[in-house]
Amino acid sequence: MILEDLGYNENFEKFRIENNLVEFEVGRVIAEHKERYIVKTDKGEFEAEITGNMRFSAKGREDFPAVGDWVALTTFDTDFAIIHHIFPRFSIIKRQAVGHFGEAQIIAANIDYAFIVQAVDRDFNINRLERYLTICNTSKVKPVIVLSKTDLIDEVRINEILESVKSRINNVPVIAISNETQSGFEAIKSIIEKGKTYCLLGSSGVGKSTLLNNLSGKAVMKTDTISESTNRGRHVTSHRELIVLENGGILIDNPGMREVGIADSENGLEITFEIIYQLSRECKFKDCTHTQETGCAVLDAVEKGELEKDAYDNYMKMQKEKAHYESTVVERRKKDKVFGKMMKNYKKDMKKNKY
Ligand SMILES: Nc1nc2c(ncn2[C@@H]2O[C@H](COP(=O)(O)OP(=O)(O)O)[C@@H](O)[C@H]2O)c(=O)[nH]1
Ligand SMILES: [Mg+2]
Ligand SMILES: [Zn+2]
Repeated sequence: MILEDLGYNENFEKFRIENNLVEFEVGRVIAEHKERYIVKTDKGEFEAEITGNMRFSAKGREDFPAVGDWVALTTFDTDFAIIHHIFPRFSIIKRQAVGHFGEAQIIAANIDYAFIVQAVDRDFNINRLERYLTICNTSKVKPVIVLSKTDLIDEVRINEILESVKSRINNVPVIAISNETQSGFEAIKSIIEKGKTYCLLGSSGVGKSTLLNNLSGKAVMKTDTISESTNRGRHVTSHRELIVLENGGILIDNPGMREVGIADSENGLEITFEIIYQLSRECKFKDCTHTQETGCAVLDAVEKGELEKDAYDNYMKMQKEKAHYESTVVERRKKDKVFGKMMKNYKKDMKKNKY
Protein backbone atom coordinates (compact mmCIF):
# COMPACT_ATOMS: atom_id res chain seq x y z
CA MET A 1 0.00 0.00 0.00
CA ILE A 2 1.45 3.36 -0.99
CA LEU A 3 0.00 6.67 0.19
CA GLU A 4 -1.28 7.60 -3.28
CA ASP A 5 -3.50 4.53 -3.14
CA LEU A 6 -5.21 6.12 -0.15
CA GLY A 7 -5.72 9.40 -2.01
CA TYR A 8 -2.52 11.25 -1.09
CA ASN A 9 -1.59 13.90 -3.64
CA GLU A 10 0.95 16.63 -4.39
CA ASN A 11 -1.01 19.30 -2.50
CA PHE A 12 -0.73 17.35 0.74
CA GLU A 13 2.96 16.63 0.02
CA LYS A 14 3.57 20.34 -0.64
CA PHE A 15 1.97 21.21 2.68
CA ARG A 16 4.09 18.60 4.44
CA ILE A 17 7.34 20.00 3.09
CA GLU A 18 6.44 23.68 3.54
CA ASN A 19 5.40 23.11 7.13
CA ASN A 20 8.44 21.15 8.24
CA LEU A 21 6.50 17.99 8.87
CA VAL A 22 9.03 15.77 7.12
CA GLU A 23 10.22 14.30 10.40
CA PHE A 24 6.78 12.70 10.83
CA GLU A 25 5.12 9.87 9.00
CA VAL A 26 1.94 10.42 7.03
CA GLY A 27 -1.30 8.50 7.24
CA ARG A 28 -5.02 8.68 6.64
CA VAL A 29 -7.64 8.29 9.37
CA ILE A 30 -9.81 5.30 8.44
CA ALA A 31 -11.88 5.04 11.62
CA GLU A 32 -12.65 7.14 14.66
CA HIS A 33 -14.29 6.35 17.96
CA LYS A 34 -14.24 8.62 20.99
CA GLU A 35 -10.90 10.27 20.33
CA ARG A 36 -9.24 7.01 19.33
CA TYR A 37 -8.33 6.70 15.70
CA ILE A 38 -7.17 4.11 13.25
CA VAL A 39 -4.64 5.54 10.87
CA LYS A 40 -3.39 3.78 7.79
CA THR A 41 0.13 4.47 6.54
CA ASP A 42 2.32 2.72 4.00
CA LYS A 43 3.52 0.51 6.86
CA GLY A 44 0.11 -0.69 8.00
CA GLU A 45 -2.65 0.29 10.40
CA PHE A 46 -2.07 2.00 13.74
CA GLU A 47 -4.29 2.76 16.66
CA ALA A 48 -3.62 6.43 17.37
CA GLU A 49 -4.24 9.24 19.80
CA ILE A 50 -3.65 12.97 19.42
CA THR A 51 -0.98 14.85 21.35
CA GLY A 52 -1.97 16.58 24.59
CA ASN A 53 -1.08 19.85 22.95
CA MET A 54 -3.57 19.25 20.15
CA ARG A 55 -6.29 18.45 22.64
CA PHE A 56 -5.70 21.50 24.82
CA SER A 57 -5.48 23.94 21.96
CA ALA A 58 -8.57 22.55 20.22
CA LYS A 59 -11.36 25.13 19.96
CA GLY A 60 -13.98 22.82 18.55
CA ARG A 61 -14.74 19.57 16.80
CA GLU A 62 -12.95 20.66 13.66
CA ASP A 63 -9.62 20.71 15.46
CA PHE A 64 -9.86 16.97 16.06
CA PRO A 65 -9.15 14.37 13.38
CA ALA A 66 -12.05 12.85 11.45
CA VAL A 67 -12.38 9.92 9.10
CA GLY A 68 -10.71 10.83 5.80
CA ASP A 69 -8.20 13.21 7.36
CA TRP A 70 -4.53 13.19 6.45
CA VAL A 71 -2.36 13.42 9.53
CA ALA A 72 1.32 13.72 10.49
CA LEU A 73 2.13 11.07 13.06
CA THR A 74 4.84 9.22 14.94
CA THR A 75 4.46 5.46 15.08
CA PHE A 76 5.61 3.28 17.95
CA ASP A 77 6.24 -0.46 17.93
CA THR A 78 3.80 -2.27 15.71
CA ASP A 79 0.41 -0.76 16.24
CA PHE A 80 0.42 2.45 18.25
CA ALA A 81 0.86 6.02 17.04
CA ILE A 82 0.58 9.65 18.11
CA ILE A 83 -1.02 12.21 15.80
CA HIS A 84 0.71 15.61 15.76
CA HIS A 85 -1.01 17.55 12.98
CA ILE A 86 -4.02 17.46 10.72
CA PHE A 87 -3.34 18.44 7.12
CA PRO A 88 -5.67 21.15 5.73
CA ARG A 89 -8.84 19.58 4.35
CA PHE A 90 -9.93 20.24 0.78
CA SER A 91 -13.49 19.39 1.76
CA ILE A 92 -15.37 18.54 4.91
CA ILE A 93 -18.89 17.16 5.30
CA LYS A 94 -20.63 18.50 8.37
CA ARG A 95 -24.06 18.43 9.85
CA GLN A 96 -25.71 20.09 12.80
CA ALA A 97 -25.09 17.89 15.83
CA VAL A 98 -28.32 16.52 17.26
CA GLY A 99 -29.11 18.13 20.59
CA HIS A 100 -26.09 20.46 20.49
CA PHE A 101 -27.21 23.61 18.79
CA GLY A 102 -24.51 25.63 17.12
CA GLU A 103 -22.13 22.70 17.14
CA ALA A 104 -21.26 20.93 13.93
CA GLN A 105 -20.51 17.24 13.64
CA ILE A 106 -17.96 16.11 11.09
CA ILE A 107 -19.09 13.25 8.93
CA ALA A 108 -15.91 12.91 6.88
CA ALA A 109 -13.02 14.95 5.46
CA ASN A 110 -11.24 15.16 2.09
CA ILE A 111 -14.15 13.79 0.11
CA ASP A 112 -14.47 14.20 -3.66
CA TYR A 113 -17.93 12.74 -4.18
CA ALA A 114 -20.86 11.82 -1.97
CA PHE A 115 -23.25 9.03 -2.85
CA ILE A 116 -26.53 10.11 -1.33
CA VAL A 117 -28.28 6.78 -0.87
CA GLN A 118 -32.01 6.58 -0.47
CA ALA A 119 -34.09 3.41 -0.71
CA VAL A 120 -37.08 3.58 -3.05
CA ASP A 121 -39.41 1.97 -0.53
CA ARG A 122 -40.38 3.64 2.75
CA ASP A 123 -37.25 5.76 2.93
CA PHE A 124 -37.84 7.74 -0.25
CA ASN A 125 -38.26 11.45 0.46
CA ILE A 126 -37.29 14.32 -1.85
CA ASN A 127 -37.14 16.87 0.96
CA ARG A 128 -34.45 14.81 2.61
CA LEU A 129 -32.58 14.48 -0.68
CA GLU A 130 -32.51 18.29 -0.90
CA ARG A 131 -31.20 18.36 2.64
CA TYR A 132 -28.28 16.06 1.79
CA LEU A 133 -27.66 18.01 -1.40
CA THR A 134 -27.41 21.22 0.59
CA ILE A 135 -24.86 19.60 2.87
CA CYS A 136 -22.82 18.45 -0.15
CA ASN A 137 -23.05 21.83 -1.84
CA THR A 138 -21.90 23.55 1.33
CA SER A 139 -19.02 21.11 1.65
CA LYS A 140 -17.80 21.47 -1.96
CA VAL A 141 -18.39 17.75 -2.42
CA LYS A 142 -19.92 16.56 -5.69
CA PRO A 143 -23.22 14.77 -5.07
CA VAL A 144 -24.53 11.67 -6.82
CA ILE A 145 -28.02 10.44 -5.93
CA VAL A 146 -28.31 6.67 -5.56
CA LEU A 147 -31.79 5.19 -5.33
CA SER A 148 -31.47 1.71 -3.86
CA LYS A 149 -33.63 -1.40 -3.46
CA THR A 150 -35.24 -1.05 -6.89
CA ASP A 151 -35.93 -4.79 -6.76
CA LEU A 152 -38.73 -4.05 -4.30
CA ILE A 153 -40.87 -2.05 -6.75
CA ASP A 154 -41.88 -2.38 -10.39
CA GLU A 155 -40.46 -0.50 -13.33
CA VAL A 156 -43.42 1.87 -13.61
CA ARG A 157 -42.94 3.01 -10.04
CA ILE A 158 -39.15 3.33 -10.53
CA ASN A 159 -39.74 5.63 -13.47
CA GLU A 160 -42.28 7.67 -11.52
CA ILE A 161 -39.74 8.17 -8.77
CA LEU A 162 -36.98 9.09 -11.20
CA GLU A 163 -39.30 11.63 -12.82
CA SER A 164 -40.25 13.17 -9.50
CA VAL A 165 -36.59 13.52 -8.53
CA LYS A 166 -35.66 15.08 -11.86
CA SER A 167 -38.51 17.58 -11.72
CA ARG A 168 -37.18 18.96 -8.43
CA ILE A 169 -33.43 18.41 -8.72
CA ASN A 170 -31.28 19.50 -11.66
CA ASN A 171 -27.69 18.85 -12.61
CA VAL A 172 -27.16 15.96 -10.22
CA PRO A 173 -26.64 12.43 -11.57
CA VAL A 174 -29.29 9.96 -10.40
CA ILE A 175 -28.55 6.23 -10.42
CA ALA A 176 -31.12 3.56 -9.56
CA ILE A 177 -29.61 0.36 -8.18
CA SER A 178 -30.42 -2.91 -6.50
CA ASN A 179 -28.01 -4.78 -4.29
CA GLU A 180 -30.12 -7.87 -4.91
CA THR A 181 -30.03 -7.94 -8.70
CA GLN A 182 -26.98 -5.67 -9.09
CA SER A 183 -28.85 -3.63 -11.67
CA GLY A 184 -27.32 -0.15 -12.00
CA PHE A 185 -23.92 -1.32 -10.79
CA GLU A 186 -22.19 -0.55 -14.08
CA ALA A 187 -23.37 3.04 -13.83
CA ILE A 188 -22.08 3.42 -10.30
CA LYS A 189 -18.75 1.76 -11.09
CA SER A 190 -18.23 4.07 -14.05
CA ILE A 191 -18.28 7.08 -11.70
CA ILE A 192 -15.62 5.67 -9.38
CA GLU A 193 -12.08 6.79 -10.24
CA LYS A 194 -8.72 5.76 -8.84
CA GLY A 195 -7.43 7.95 -6.03
CA LYS A 196 -10.72 9.78 -5.50
CA THR A 197 -12.68 9.50 -2.27
CA TYR A 198 -16.39 8.71 -2.16
CA CYS A 199 -18.53 8.98 0.93
CA LEU A 200 -21.79 7.08 1.40
CA LEU A 201 -24.51 9.19 3.01
CA GLY A 202 -28.04 8.24 3.96
CA SER A 203 -30.34 6.86 6.64
CA SER A 204 -29.49 3.53 8.18
CA GLY A 205 -30.98 0.49 6.52
CA VAL A 206 -30.90 1.86 2.96
CA GLY A 207 -28.16 -0.53 1.81
CA LYS A 208 -24.96 1.57 2.05
CA SER A 209 -22.81 -1.13 3.62
CA THR A 210 -24.25 -3.80 1.32
CA LEU A 211 -23.39 -1.59 -1.66
CA LEU A 212 -19.87 -1.09 -0.38
CA ASN A 213 -19.40 -4.82 0.12
CA ASN A 214 -20.74 -5.53 -3.34
CA LEU A 215 -18.44 -2.96 -4.93
CA SER A 216 -15.42 -4.26 -3.08
CA GLY A 217 -16.32 -7.89 -3.75
CA LYS A 218 -15.61 -8.64 -0.08
CA ALA A 219 -17.65 -8.56 3.09
CA VAL A 220 -15.69 -5.69 4.63
CA MET A 221 -18.58 -3.85 6.21
CA LYS A 222 -21.06 -5.22 8.66
CA THR A 223 -24.49 -4.93 7.14
CA ASP A 224 -27.85 -4.59 8.76
CA THR A 225 -28.71 -1.92 11.29
CA ILE A 226 -28.95 -4.38 14.16
CA SER A 227 -25.44 -5.76 14.01
CA GLU A 228 -24.17 -2.23 13.42
CA SER A 229 -25.52 -0.88 16.68
CA THR A 230 -24.56 -3.87 18.82
CA ASN A 231 -21.10 -4.05 17.38
CA ARG A 232 -19.86 -0.86 18.95
CA GLY A 233 -17.13 -2.55 20.94
CA ARG A 234 -14.54 -0.97 23.18
CA HIS A 235 -12.02 -1.00 20.42
CA VAL A 236 -12.21 1.12 17.33
CA THR A 237 -10.39 -1.72 15.63
CA SER A 238 -13.69 -3.54 15.36
CA HIS A 239 -14.73 -1.34 12.48
CA ARG A 240 -13.27 0.39 9.46
CA GLU A 241 -14.99 3.14 7.61
CA LEU A 242 -12.58 3.75 4.75
CA ILE A 243 -11.66 1.11 2.22
CA VAL A 244 -9.83 1.01 -1.10
CA LEU A 245 -11.57 -0.73 -3.98
CA GLU A 246 -9.80 -2.89 -6.52
CA ASN A 247 -10.21 -0.22 -9.21
CA GLY A 248 -8.47 2.28 -6.91
CA GLY A 249 -11.50 4.25 -5.72
CA ILE A 250 -11.64 5.01 -2.00
CA LEU A 251 -14.97 4.52 -0.25
CA ILE A 252 -16.08 5.80 3.12
CA ASP A 253 -19.05 4.16 4.78
CA ASN A 254 -21.08 5.93 7.41
CA PRO A 255 -23.35 4.74 10.09
CA GLY A 256 -26.80 6.01 9.19
CA MET A 257 -28.08 9.37 10.28
CA ARG A 258 -31.47 9.85 11.73
CA GLU A 259 -31.42 13.60 11.35
CA VAL A 260 -29.54 15.77 8.95
CA GLY A 261 -29.48 19.24 10.42
CA ILE A 262 -28.18 22.11 8.35
CA ALA A 263 -24.91 23.47 9.75
CA ASP A 264 -23.46 26.67 8.32
CA SER A 265 -24.52 26.25 4.72
CA GLU A 266 -22.37 28.93 3.11
CA ASN A 267 -23.62 28.65 -0.43
CA GLY A 268 -25.25 25.29 0.04
CA LEU A 269 -28.81 26.54 -0.13
CA GLU A 270 -28.01 28.90 -3.01
CA ILE A 271 -26.70 26.02 -5.09
CA THR A 272 -29.40 23.51 -4.15
CA PHE A 273 -32.21 26.01 -4.67
CA GLU A 274 -30.68 27.98 -7.51
CA ILE A 275 -34.13 28.51 -9.04
CA ILE A 276 -35.40 30.25 -5.91
CA TYR A 277 -32.33 32.48 -5.78
CA GLN A 278 -32.77 33.42 -9.40
CA LEU A 279 -36.44 34.21 -8.86
CA SER A 280 -35.70 36.28 -5.77
CA ARG A 281 -33.76 38.79 -7.87
CA GLU A 282 -37.10 39.72 -9.42
CA CYS A 283 -38.80 40.35 -6.08
CA LYS A 284 -40.07 43.91 -5.61
CA PHE A 285 -38.30 44.35 -2.28
CA LYS A 286 -34.56 43.74 -1.88
CA ASP A 287 -35.07 42.24 1.59
CA CYS A 288 -38.07 40.16 0.55
CA THR A 289 -38.66 37.21 2.87
CA HIS A 290 -40.82 35.44 0.27
CA THR A 291 -43.54 34.88 2.82
CA GLN A 292 -46.27 37.46 2.18
CA GLU A 293 -44.87 40.40 0.25
CA THR A 294 -46.62 41.77 -2.78
CA GLY A 295 -44.48 41.55 -5.88
CA CYS A 296 -42.64 38.49 -4.57
CA ALA A 297 -41.42 36.57 -7.61
CA VAL A 298 -40.95 33.39 -5.57
CA LEU A 299 -44.53 33.34 -4.29
CA ASP A 300 -45.76 34.21 -7.78
CA ALA A 301 -43.89 31.23 -9.21
CA VAL A 302 -45.44 28.94 -6.62
CA GLU A 303 -48.86 30.40 -7.42
CA LYS A 304 -48.39 29.78 -11.15
CA GLY A 305 -47.10 26.26 -10.55
CA GLU A 306 -43.66 27.11 -11.95
CA LEU A 307 -42.04 26.31 -8.63
CA GLU A 308 -43.16 23.25 -6.68
CA LYS A 309 -44.82 24.17 -3.40
CA ASP A 310 -42.96 21.32 -1.65
CA ALA A 311 -39.60 22.65 -2.83
CA TYR A 312 -40.53 26.13 -1.61
CA ASP A 313 -41.63 24.79 1.79
CA ASN A 314 -38.49 22.72 2.17
CA TYR A 315 -36.32 25.69 1.23
CA MET A 316 -38.04 27.95 3.78
CA LYS A 317 -37.61 25.32 6.49
CA MET A 318 -33.90 24.87 5.85
CA GLN A 319 -33.38 28.61 5.54
CA LYS A 320 -34.82 28.97 9.03
CA GLU A 321 -32.57 26.24 10.38
CA LYS A 322 -29.56 27.87 8.81
CA ALA A 323 -30.44 31.21 10.41
CA HIS A 324 -30.97 29.51 13.75
CA TYR A 325 -27.66 27.68 13.48
CA GLU A 326 -25.84 30.90 12.62
CA SER A 327 -27.36 32.81 15.52
CA THR A 328 -26.51 30.05 18.01
CA VAL A 329 -22.93 30.04 16.74
CA VAL A 330 -22.73 33.80 17.32
CA GLU A 331 -24.25 33.29 20.77
CA ARG A 332 -21.68 30.62 21.63
CA ARG A 333 -18.78 32.74 20.43
CA LYS A 334 -20.01 35.60 22.62
CA LYS A 335 -20.20 33.32 25.64
CA ASP A 336 -16.74 31.88 24.89
CA LYS A 337 -15.41 35.42 24.69
CA VAL A 338 -16.93 36.41 28.03
CA PHE A 339 -15.56 33.26 29.57
CA GLY A 340 -12.14 33.91 28.05
CA LYS A 341 -12.10 37.43 29.52
CA MET A 342 -13.15 36.09 32.91
CA MET A 343 -10.29 33.59 32.86
CA LYS A 344 -7.83 36.29 31.84
CA ASN A 345 -8.88 38.56 34.71
CA TYR A 346 -8.81 35.63 37.06
CA LYS A 347 -5.26 34.79 36.05
CA LYS A 348 -4.24 38.45 36.41
CA ASP A 349 -5.73 38.53 39.89
CA MET A 350 -3.98 35.29 40.73
CA LYS A 351 -0.69 36.94 39.84
CA LYS A 352 -1.52 39.88 42.07
CA ASN A 353 -2.25 37.40 44.83
CA LYS A 354 -5.80 38.55 45.15
CA TYR A 355 -6.92 34.98 45.69
N1 LIG B 1 -34.35 -5.88 -1.21
C1 LIG B 1 -33.19 -5.25 -1.01
N2 LIG B 1 -32.63 -5.26 0.22
C2 LIG B 1 -31.45 -4.63 0.39
C3 LIG B 1 -30.79 -3.96 -0.66
N3 LIG B 1 -29.66 -3.42 -0.18
C4 LIG B 1 -29.61 -3.74 1.13
N4 LIG B 1 -30.68 -4.48 1.48
C5 LIG B 1 -30.99 -4.98 2.84
O1 LIG B 1 -31.28 -3.88 3.68
C6 LIG B 1 -30.75 -4.10 4.99
C7 LIG B 1 -29.84 -2.96 5.43
O2 LIG B 1 -28.69 -2.95 4.60
P1 LIG B 1 -27.32 -2.23 5.04
O3 LIG B 1 -26.37 -2.36 3.91
O4 LIG B 1 -26.86 -2.73 6.36
O5 LIG B 1 -27.80 -0.73 5.19
P2 LIG B 1 -27.01 0.54 5.76
O6 LIG B 1 -27.52 0.77 7.13
O7 LIG B 1 -27.37 1.68 4.85
O8 LIG B 1 -25.56 0.23 5.72
C8 LIG B 1 -30.05 -5.45 4.94
O9 LIG B 1 -30.94 -6.42 5.45
C9 LIG B 1 -29.80 -5.68 3.46
O10 LIG B 1 -29.75 -7.01 3.13
C10 LIG B 1 -31.41 -3.97 -1.96
O11 LIG B 1 -30.91 -3.39 -2.96
N5 LIG B 1 -32.60 -4.62 -2.07
MG1 LIG C 1 -24.18 0.36 7.30
ZN1 LIG D 1 -39.77 37.32 -2.58
